[in-house]
Amino acid sequence: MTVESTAARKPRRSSKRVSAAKKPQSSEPQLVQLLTPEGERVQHPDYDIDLSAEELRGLYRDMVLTRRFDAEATALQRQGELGLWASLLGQEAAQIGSGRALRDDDYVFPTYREHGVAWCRGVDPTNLLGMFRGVNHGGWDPNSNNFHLYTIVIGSQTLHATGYAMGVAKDGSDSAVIAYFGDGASSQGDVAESFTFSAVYNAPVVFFCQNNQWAISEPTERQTRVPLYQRAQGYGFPGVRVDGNDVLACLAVTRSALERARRGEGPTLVEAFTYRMGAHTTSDDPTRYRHDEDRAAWEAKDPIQRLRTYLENEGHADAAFFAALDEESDVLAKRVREAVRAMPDPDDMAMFDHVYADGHALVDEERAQFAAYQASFVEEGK
Ligand SMILES: Cc1ncc(C[n+]2csc(CCOP(=O)(O)OP(=O)(O)O)c2C)c(N)n1
Ligand SMILES: [Mg+2]
Repeated sequence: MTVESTAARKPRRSSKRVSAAKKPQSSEPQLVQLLTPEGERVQHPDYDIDLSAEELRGLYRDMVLTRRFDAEATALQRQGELGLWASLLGQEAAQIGSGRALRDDDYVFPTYREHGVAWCRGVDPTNLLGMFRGVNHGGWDPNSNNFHLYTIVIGSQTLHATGYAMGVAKDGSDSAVIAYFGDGASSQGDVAESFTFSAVYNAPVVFFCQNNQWAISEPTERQTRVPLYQRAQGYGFPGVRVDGNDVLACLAVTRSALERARRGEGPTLVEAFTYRMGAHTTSDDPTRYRHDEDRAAWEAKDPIQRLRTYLENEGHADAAFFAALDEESDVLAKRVREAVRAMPDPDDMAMFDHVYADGHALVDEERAQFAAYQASFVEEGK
């Protein structure tokens, strides 16, 4: 059970019962890291990456524009233009790093928070907002960008990804598939089933878990007694924990997992260790269940700031670059605002379309009932 709307005022770290329980058996694992929170470039024996200054600036631009888009969407919800928004604040590196590791022909199965991955796939950000405004059920054609529709049913997309990956392998293609999910989703049966199936069928899929430490109000220690990436071992495939706030490490680790999938060596679990800096959604109030100091500690590990420090220290970007990006962010924000306000209201009856390809008696009955209900609002004399 979650406390999105019913929690007591006082924040709790986690219940006494949880903190008194045994700590995880294994010691805290090392994160794969290539860029420290201080913006220092470090080497890792298993993961290397060599990016040009232009590529580094590209990753920075992706993260900045994604954050700006996300902030604009949050503001639009507060202004009543969207019904709900699920912010990705803090998770930009995990999403841009993994998203930029993909090839165009790879296929992505996201949750509802993957705005940065959508950006990397070339989905117009304004299309992400229709569902949150309540004017459509999706907003983009999944096959145009190999980016599936957002999935709200927690963990279910890992099954879709596994089935799709098994199909890709049968077709003899060397594309790979990536499934995004959260720490909370890792407790779902669907995720366990997709781990089993993908392992025994050697499916070319990467399971990319953004461990943002929270599943609404439930902390990760309520999901697992071992670090999440270690779960993979029990299914017979590798798991790796990467610094989810380090865009370079996320890129390198995801690229390596995708290459492994392409070689026919099966799935990999990537646990991107990060933090949900905002609320679960705009309907949630995290001050009811978590402490400000945790957030402050993660703020010091900000994914955008560390890359900026690195770019500046190395002389890879100058003041003109940052100023131009600020301007580009403003243009994007304005375009998003205008596009949302211009979205037409849907036809009331459209929600009954496309439920079944060939129609269904029950849907027909519900359509007729709803039409009668709508008609009951017609004022007399009009
Ligand atoms: C099957 C299912 N159960 C419950 C929910 C309600 N729900 C929505 S988001 C969420 C928490 C998910 O947490 P996590 O997987 O960590 O992803 P995050 O939101 O942190 O990105 C829950 C329980 C749902 N959408 N689907
Ligand atoms: Mg989570």
